[in-house]
Amino acid sequence: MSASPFDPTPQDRFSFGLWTVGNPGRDPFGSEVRPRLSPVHIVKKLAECGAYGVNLHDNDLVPMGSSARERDAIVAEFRRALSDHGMCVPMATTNLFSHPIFKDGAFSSNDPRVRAFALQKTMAAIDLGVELGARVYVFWGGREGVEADACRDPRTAILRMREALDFLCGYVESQGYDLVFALEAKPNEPRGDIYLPTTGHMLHFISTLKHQARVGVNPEVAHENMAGLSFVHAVAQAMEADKLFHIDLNAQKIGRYDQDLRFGSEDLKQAFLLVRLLEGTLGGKRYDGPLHFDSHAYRSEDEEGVWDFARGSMRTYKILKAKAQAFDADPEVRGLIRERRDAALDPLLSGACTPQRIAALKALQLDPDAIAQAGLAYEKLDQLMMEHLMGVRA
Ligand code: GCO
Ligand code: MN
Ligand code: MN
Repeated sequence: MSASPFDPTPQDRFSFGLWTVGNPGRDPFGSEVRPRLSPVHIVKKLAECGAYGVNLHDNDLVPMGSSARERDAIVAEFRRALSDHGMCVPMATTNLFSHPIFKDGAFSSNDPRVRAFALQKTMAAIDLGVELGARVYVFWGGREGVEADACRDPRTAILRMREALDFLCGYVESQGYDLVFALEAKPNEPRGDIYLPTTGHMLHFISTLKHQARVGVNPEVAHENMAGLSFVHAVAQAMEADKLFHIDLNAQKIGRYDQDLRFGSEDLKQAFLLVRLLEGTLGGKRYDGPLHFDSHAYRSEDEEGVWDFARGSMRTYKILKAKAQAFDADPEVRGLIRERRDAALDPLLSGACTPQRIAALKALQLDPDAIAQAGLAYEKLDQLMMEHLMGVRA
């Protein structure tokens, strides 16, 4: 039995990356503030905290340049830790940004040797992910961007990324892997501008791919916020298109660098609306994939602070879920958001564009001034939401 209903359990599907809880606190102005944690230790501690999964970049586990024997030994030890602690690897990805070869991108680079190396590295990382049981493979084009924009036609960059993804989908199919791809957008950082900067851009890009069904998105709270956009709307569009394959939860102040803060620690209202959407408490389909926290502890923390950060992220999600359920079950709220039904008008507003519909719509007598008179009580609705959030209404 959990001590608190908000304590995380494996059924909640919470996951963290080796690079998130393992983040030693280095930033552009200062070095590490915490010792590096081994992957095996991270697995044990995450299991103790109540997470169900751990995600990784190829080189978070297997350092670049390891021999085949070293790789196999590392992977075997890690798999033992996973099974000892009942943990899984829901998602894997490739580091296509740390090594200097990627200083001008990977799949979009002007140098065919770089593009070939990126494909080679990604195929090996896909093999590793599948070996560890991953079902989702994330692509974050960290350095697929520019400062000196004159270096290439941006259309060429998009074309090259399409060619890479078409090839890698083909690779997954040729190997018979049960794996989907999730594309993660970010507007800038570490590059001045990154191609395909938002989830919306990604969704359109996916519609141009050969193997569309295998490819969805991995939106991140911080990234959509950096672009000044509504994260909730980005996720909603992805869900509506059946393309939400994974999600990166964290928090971010608008107009800042990519802060990757603890989920819910900034803009609680958006965090609430996000959980409400993911959990489907308003109705509609729920998201049932992994709930991944792509964030890290403040630089002020020691290792204990890292686990406080991890537990806090998961607790906040569960508290917001309970709040969303209570909000959508509140009769006053339901009364305020009830859809107006109109037996005569509703059939005219959906379905095929028939001559009858065209004629009926053209013939309608509507009084815009009268319709516009009624207030919508959204002040009341928003305040009710705030009172649920502030805990004065259960
Ligand atoms: C970032 C990104 C990364 C990716 C990760 C998985 O801004 O650094 O969010 O953390 O999510 O590389 O692809
Ligand atoms: Mn990020
Ligand atoms: Mn991310």
